[in-house]
Amino acid sequence: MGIGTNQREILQHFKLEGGIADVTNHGSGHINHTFLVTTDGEKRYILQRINTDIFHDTDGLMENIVNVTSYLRERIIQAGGNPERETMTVIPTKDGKYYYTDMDGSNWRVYLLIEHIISLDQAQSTEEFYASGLAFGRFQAQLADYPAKTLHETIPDFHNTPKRYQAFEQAVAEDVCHRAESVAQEIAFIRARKEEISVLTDLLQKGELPLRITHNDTKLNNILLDADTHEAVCIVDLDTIMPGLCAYDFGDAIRFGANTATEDETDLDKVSLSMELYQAYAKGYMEGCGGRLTEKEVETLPLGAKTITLEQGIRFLTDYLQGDTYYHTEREGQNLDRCRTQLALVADMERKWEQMQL
Ligand code: ADP
Ligand code: GN1
Ligand code: MG
Repeated sequence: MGIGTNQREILQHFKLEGGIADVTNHGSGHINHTFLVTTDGEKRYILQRINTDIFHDTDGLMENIVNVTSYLRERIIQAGGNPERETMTVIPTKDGKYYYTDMDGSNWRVYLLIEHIISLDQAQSTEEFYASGLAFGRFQAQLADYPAKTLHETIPDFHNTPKRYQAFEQAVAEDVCHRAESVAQEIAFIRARKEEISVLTDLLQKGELPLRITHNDTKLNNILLDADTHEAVCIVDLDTIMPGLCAYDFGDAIRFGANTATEDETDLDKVSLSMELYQAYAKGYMEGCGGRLTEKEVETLPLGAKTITLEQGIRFLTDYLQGDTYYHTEREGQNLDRCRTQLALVADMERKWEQMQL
């Protein structure tokens, strides 16, 4: 989508300070369309077109975000922190709503831009990865008493790996783009692990693992780090806050941040699990959770890493088979490359399985 009068017109509907100076594409998220808005005043903003093909209930989605950030804001103030920096601030429209629907039916929202931060697609040091683990652990601890029943399920069965597997098998059977034959190896790799994918959901069903309020999309670029100290400042991308397992949040952070390669690396020799980063994150996460994790939860964190990495491989391959309709892509075959890095990482986790136990 080009940037121009459309975005400027949309911004007129929000309560912004200052006139719009510039609007540019921003970030490397795969789902929403994100813009950075510069004004002639002091504040800068994030404008996002919400991906309504994926999030069907914008009211419920925004209600979750407004309620959770309000809840966090109070706790940040109590702790003497800066709520405009440590949580997201939703900027309302001039008529007091939390998003604006344009003439095409697209839904837009605005956040205050958190300044002087970095958002990384790859970990640069164990210290900053430890800091992000600590922050995601604390985030979960902060939300431990949040009324879970008030949360809307923005994407049903988001980390239900057996359901993701079923959707994958259906995409293989339908093969709408005639791509299945060319990815026979990847399909076989996934099928060979079919038994393992339901272990966590079974434990949840049996009541052996507690349902928590989880972020569900804990990749490193969804946490903002201070540009100088590289300490964690704020967790963003709150679209998928829902009840879930700790193993999901731990696992998703590991599959993205403890990979020695980027998510779409084409040279699979570069893909591996950094045990140093893995251990650093695990230490930070468990400390951040503040002793709340049960023994079983700690025991299943490594399985969370493996399951979520496999699930992500399944999700990327499903999208590739279906014609790349879910994740934003910039080049042909990118979802397949992404799938391959995930599967290579699963294979490396299998090699390092003993070392991964916590
Ligand atoms: P997506 O769902 O597409 O991943 P995100 O909400 O994660 O969209 O936003 C994309 C990127 O924009 C984030 O990874 C982060 O780097 C940046 N970002 C989002 N919100 C803010 C904010 N309030 N302040 C600064 N940067 C932000
Ligand atoms: C998407 O929105 P973003 O880019 O932070 C996806 C995650 C995947 C991730 C893979 C709502 O995250 O579930 O793990 O891509 N978000 C949604 O990089 O599907
Ligand atoms: Mg994101």
